[in-house]
Amino acid sequence: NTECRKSIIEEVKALFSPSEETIMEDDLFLDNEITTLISQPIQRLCMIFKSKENLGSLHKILKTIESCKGTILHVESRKSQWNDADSSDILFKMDIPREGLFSLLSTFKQDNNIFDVQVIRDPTNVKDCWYPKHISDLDRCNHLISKYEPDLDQDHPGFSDKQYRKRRQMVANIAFSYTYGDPIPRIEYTEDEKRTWKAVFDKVEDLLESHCCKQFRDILEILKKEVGFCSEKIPQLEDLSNFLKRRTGFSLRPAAGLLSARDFLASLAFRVFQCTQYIRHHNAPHHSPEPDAVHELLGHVPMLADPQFAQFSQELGIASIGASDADIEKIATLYWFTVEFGLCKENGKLKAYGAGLLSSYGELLHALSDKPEHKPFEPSACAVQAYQDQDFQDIYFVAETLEDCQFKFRRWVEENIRRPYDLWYNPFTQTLEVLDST
Ligand code: HBI
Ligand code: NLE
Ligand code: FE
Repeated sequence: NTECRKSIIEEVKALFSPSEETIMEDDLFLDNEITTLISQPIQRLCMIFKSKENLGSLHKILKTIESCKGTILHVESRKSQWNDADSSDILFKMDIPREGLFSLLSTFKQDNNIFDVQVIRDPTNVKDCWYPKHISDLDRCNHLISKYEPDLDQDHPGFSDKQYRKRRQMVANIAFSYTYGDPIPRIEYTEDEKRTWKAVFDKVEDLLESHCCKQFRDILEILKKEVGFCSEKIPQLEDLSNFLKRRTGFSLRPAAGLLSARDFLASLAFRVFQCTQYIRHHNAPHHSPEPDAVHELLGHVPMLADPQFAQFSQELGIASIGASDADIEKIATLYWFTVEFGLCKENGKLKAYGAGLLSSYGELLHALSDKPEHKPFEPSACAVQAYQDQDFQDIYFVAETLEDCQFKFRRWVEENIRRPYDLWYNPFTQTLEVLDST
């Protein structure tokens, strides 16, 4: 069985896609595996026909597909180079939409038993691109974006600080060697790093009542009581991950730096937050354009401990799974103006709920001042709003309440994100499952 699998895939690969290693053995569906297609979000399939005749068999294939009212998306043919030299087999590759497959196959098997038919996934279809199915698949969702790094960017405050750069490498290595299920290694933070944490923590605490939303204030209290959150020591990812698991089922995993939006958002679908573990450079505590542990632990963690906000975060993640690049861009922009830089109203006053504000007292003051523009949160406008990630924002979106923000986002997803399948997260198996009506 595996031998036959191998040889079919080898041949298809050699004849139809010689340059790319796109077709894998998993892409082949043998007769007894066809039914497993029902539970997979595959949109486009190839039927591979092998025949001794040339035009005659193409004619028969087309006739049969026509009689089933099937659709053909693409056709190619090749002369087989396999087996014995005198074999004159012809291979036809017909790309078809998945909906028509079952009736086509049974017709071919019944009426036209002269063909050898194989079914494979069409690996060239972007809609069928890989996405994480189980929470452990997040081990493969760690593609870094090189942007504003101390090693590459001359404007980074750590650029000319050799020691800082070495430290960053060491911390990044923890994330590189991490796999799902490992406890997150603890870091012994330096005095320098602790001072930076304290500088941010104390300042944010001063601004707590006047500038930060109620959810953040309430959970900060709980964090102080339950895990000893304070300005004197930097909390460990592992401890906060365990705290979050109990509160909302969110967990943390270490990330080496800024991840691609696709990978970062995908992890949210599993209630996993990818967290950097290094500390920003001590020369710029008030604001860091790149994420760091101060931002993740002080800005994000308290909000992720709020049940409603956790749900909203997961919905952002689920919306991103299998989305086109253009849609990912929109969802990432919505994430930016809500989870990172969102403002909301509280008794008629503006408050911050975005983590990028809650971990940056420089921008927290700026956001609630009258310098930037404040717009009511409207997903369709927000999703296409241009932004930059190097300095303070000059526009912020204000939600009526966080629930309102979530409802509006949900509605926007339903109306705007076209995906060939619906997904739900099964928390018992920690798996994304496809809801299919066919
Ligand atoms: N990567 N490590 C990490 N942390 C983030 O907060 C983060 C990210 N990648 C992208 C991102 N945030 C967002 O700005 C959106 O692009 C999703
Ligand atoms: N500007 C934020 C801070 O200084 O904490 C980090 C934002 C990361 C996207
Ligand atoms: Fe962030």
